[in-house]
Amino acid sequence: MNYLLNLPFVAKMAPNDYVGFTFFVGCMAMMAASVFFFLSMNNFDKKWRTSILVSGLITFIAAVHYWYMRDYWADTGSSPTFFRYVDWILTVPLMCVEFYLILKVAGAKKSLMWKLILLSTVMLVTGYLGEAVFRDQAQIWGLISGIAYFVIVYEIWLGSAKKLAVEAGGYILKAHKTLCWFVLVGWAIYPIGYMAGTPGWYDGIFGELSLDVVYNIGDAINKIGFGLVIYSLAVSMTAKEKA
Ligand SMILES: *C/C=C(C)/C=C/C=C(C)/C=C/C1=C(C)CCCC1(C)C
Repeated sequence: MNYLLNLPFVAKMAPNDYVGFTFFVGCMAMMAASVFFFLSMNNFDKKWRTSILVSGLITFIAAVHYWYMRDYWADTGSSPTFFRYVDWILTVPLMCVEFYLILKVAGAKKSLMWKLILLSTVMLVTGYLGEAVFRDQAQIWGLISGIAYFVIVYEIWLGSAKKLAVEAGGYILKAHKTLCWFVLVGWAIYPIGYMAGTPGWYDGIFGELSLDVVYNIGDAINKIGFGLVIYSLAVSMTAKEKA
């Protein structure tokens, strides 16, 4: 009927289509978060605006990709792996930039930012190779990706980023700690999705889960959560400076 009337085709969504549902809700949540971050920028002093802008860019880039992924899933019923990784390769480095931006007050150098960006790129490129290109070697690519992930965790929890956060102290240290927890716990959701969606020794453990549902939950928690940590840091620092 749609075809005969030449109307745009809108796919139906089955009530038990959790993947489709989480793509849809994820898209809306990312859009709402972006509007929130962008509109709140003017409440803050110039030095916080870049951080809030980056928070908004992260959720905005995700919103656009979720729009496409939602469509792709509705049309094909398969995982939009390509769009997923394009989203991540843009947004995860921006999350690394957030670490750098809040530690800049304590003298963080650009090299810290580039180190984190490089590690996150290795983590994502190897993950993509395992998930999309060399699926029968998913375990080994996942392992390499996991090592890069652990180096990031080390760097922010115990390495030079940690030292800078301690030097800065106060609200900065608190925000840094919270972001560290996001990376340790929130980012650990992703390897679970990967194991659910690729073949390996872990088949019997995570095989029942849907890779896309797990990734979608991870994205909502991490992208919006990260942004809110930065937002509340800016609120606290602004209040402190006024007092
Ligand atoms: C907004 C998107 C975020 C925060 C994406 C984060 C993605 C990861 C931390 C992915 C990690 C992976 C591993 C540690 C091993 C298996 C392959 C990946 C890429 C899923």
